[in-house]
Amino acid sequence: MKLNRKHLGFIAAAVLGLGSAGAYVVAQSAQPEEKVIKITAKRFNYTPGEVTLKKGVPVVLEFKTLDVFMGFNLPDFNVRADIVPGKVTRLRLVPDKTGTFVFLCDVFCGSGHEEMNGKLTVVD
Ligand SMILES: [Cu+2]
Repeated sequence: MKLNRKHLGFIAAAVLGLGSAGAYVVAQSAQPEEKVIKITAKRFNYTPGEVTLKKGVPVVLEFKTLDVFMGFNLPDFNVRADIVPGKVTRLRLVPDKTGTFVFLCDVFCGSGHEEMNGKLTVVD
């Protein structure tokens, strides 16, 4: 097989790919994994109902529902997610302000839907 420009480009990309994979491993070991916070939705509440985070520290919120389709909405941070039966939904969040904020279900899930909410506290 004759190597043409296209092949050389591919080989260069493969070498670069290996290089960055190596760098990725180093970065991973130098930095702690993002904290995962599991939140379970069930008509008509979230468990835990109160979550405390640190400002500027990224976390992954991991949602599941024990019964019906739910939502998670955190209006003060402009984020929301669907919580789908049988699935795990992940939402990355880096809180950029301190205070106490309300999160709520924004998918109608039954008679207690309007009261389905929780509290997020972000500290320095
Ligand atoms: Cu709801």
